[in-house]
Amino acid sequence: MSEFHKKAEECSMWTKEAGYLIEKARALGIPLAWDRLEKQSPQCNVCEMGLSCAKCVMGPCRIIPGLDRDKGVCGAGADLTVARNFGRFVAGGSASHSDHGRDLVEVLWEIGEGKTEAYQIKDEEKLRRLAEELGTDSKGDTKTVAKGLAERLGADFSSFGPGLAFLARLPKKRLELWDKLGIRPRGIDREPVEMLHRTHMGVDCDPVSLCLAAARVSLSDGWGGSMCGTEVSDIIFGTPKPNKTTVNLGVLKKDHVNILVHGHSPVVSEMVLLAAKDPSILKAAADLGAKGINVCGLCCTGNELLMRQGIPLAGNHMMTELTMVTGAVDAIIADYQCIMPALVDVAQCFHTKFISTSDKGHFPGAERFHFTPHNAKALAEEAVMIAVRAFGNRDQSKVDIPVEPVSMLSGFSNEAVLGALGGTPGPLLDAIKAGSVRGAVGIVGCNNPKLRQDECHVTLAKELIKKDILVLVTGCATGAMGKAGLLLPEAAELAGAGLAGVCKALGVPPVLHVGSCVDNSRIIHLCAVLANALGVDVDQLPVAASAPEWYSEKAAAIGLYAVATGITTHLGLPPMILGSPAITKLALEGLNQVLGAAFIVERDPVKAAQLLDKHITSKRLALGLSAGNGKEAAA
Ligand code: MSK
Repeated sequence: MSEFHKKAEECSMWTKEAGYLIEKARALGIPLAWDRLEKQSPQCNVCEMGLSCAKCVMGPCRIIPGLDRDKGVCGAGADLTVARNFGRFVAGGSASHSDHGRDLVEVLWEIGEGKTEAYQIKDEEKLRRLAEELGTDSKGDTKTVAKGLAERLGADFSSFGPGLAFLARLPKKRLELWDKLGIRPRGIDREPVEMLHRTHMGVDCDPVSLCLAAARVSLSDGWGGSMCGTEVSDIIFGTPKPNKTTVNLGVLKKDHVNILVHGHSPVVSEMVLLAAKDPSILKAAADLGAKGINVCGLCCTGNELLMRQGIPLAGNHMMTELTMVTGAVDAIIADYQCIMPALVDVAQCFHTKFISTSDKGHFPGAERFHFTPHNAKALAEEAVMIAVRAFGNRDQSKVDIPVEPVSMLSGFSNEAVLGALGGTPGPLLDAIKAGSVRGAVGIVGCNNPKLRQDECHVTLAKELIKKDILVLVTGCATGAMGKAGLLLPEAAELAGAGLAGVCKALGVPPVLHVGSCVDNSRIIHLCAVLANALGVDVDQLPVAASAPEWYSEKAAAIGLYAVATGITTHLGLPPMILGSPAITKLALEGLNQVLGAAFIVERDPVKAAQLLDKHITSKRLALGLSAGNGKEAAA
């Protein structure tokens, strides 16, 4: 065993292979996120509490009540400052998801208009089903149906549309509650824009009003922009079905051209995948000695391709820099969101080409392409050729792939899950009623260098499945679960007897991969389907959500739309609201009275599992069900 390996085994903040590559990067003098975090530490406590304000040039202000600085120059105190900051944080996340969703709707419209040949409709049945659901022409020719649906969804982005189309999926009681609270989202673009307005100095000065407005912003994401992203991606690129694939750095191949697609949108990456199969490009690769072209994923672009095409996942958020340290990555082709600018610097330390593809995502130092539905095919071929030429410059003696790939199952769209159960939620509800599946938790989101890499995800999932709680996973949690072997049917051995029995009967894992960040919309949609079938509101279901290692604005938006939908949500780290005891109390307790769900903040994943279990037990008992999992005596 090398010195690197020994050190990696000793370290506790990251996985074994990450530790190995971190040491290698340090030896090469390449700084990574953990090094930059160390240099930034200690981080500003006032900012961490949400008490700093840089929204105008009378400031910046720091609100420090104990030091006689209890108001900013404008007069905003701690509660208002925290609420303004949180509102903008959520607006940033919602806008990101929703703008991604818009990109898909625009591609659908281009298909309908006959303006693109690169993109086609892969799931015509879903196109027509959705058109029928939303009341647009579902019987005409494919292009007419596509255009009609795109225009209906496009209207949801405006202020003057008929109202968000997907809200009709919710139980009536939930919509009535939102109307009572004034948080029914009106337009996907309108809500984040209004939040920027409200939080300008001298507009909304009521912290509670701002928090409710933040909830409305998040709902425009979950039931609007994200849901558009998921549903339209399925129509264009195919609705996921269970597929077997692999995960971990070991998916990189020493004798292949390795291309990593990174970011969130399938619009570019699906074209890259096609280009990588082009015979003339494959020949160019072979001429340089490559055995083939290996396209793998990072983060949520990776999740999109993993779900629909079974493309292997090289890593999640905190593995992105490290992939290049293997020396085996010939190109990273990136679209937008969660792409550290540092990746360009790391790429320059190797032969790796970094290619940006979105007009919204500029990365100085990168090769810059501007993909549109009109030039996508040609640009994808050009980008793949850049990777092929980079392979020609690769120094194979420096290639160092420290692990083997791990098998996993992916592709559990709602259609696939319900399809496997005979097309209705009945069998799942029966299993919940019988207590073999006591409930479900969606574990979502990112990694954060402040936490032990992947550990919170994996420990939480293991604890939950032990308690017969089904886990659904999205985003960067997927890489963690996959590497730990939890996305294989064999992981049923780790589950409680009830859940294990169900998984074995169906041949599925106790942790189901349901997609990328925007695909959390699949989870809230499934909850609505279950609630409607039971004739209850979502907050009565024995379900919860968790973001144990979250970092991004988008994760805050996801957490808030889950809570506003009625799903209690655990966070491994608190949002930057602790500077306001009143808002903290509202988030952790008060929301229960208003929305029937609230946040739980707990860093320790074992304790978090206990809290989520307690929550699920209480929901089961309130529905008149047994506590399950041998808890009857305690209940
Ligand atoms: S990529 S938002 S680190 S899940 Fe969706 Fe991963 Fe979180 Fe980005």
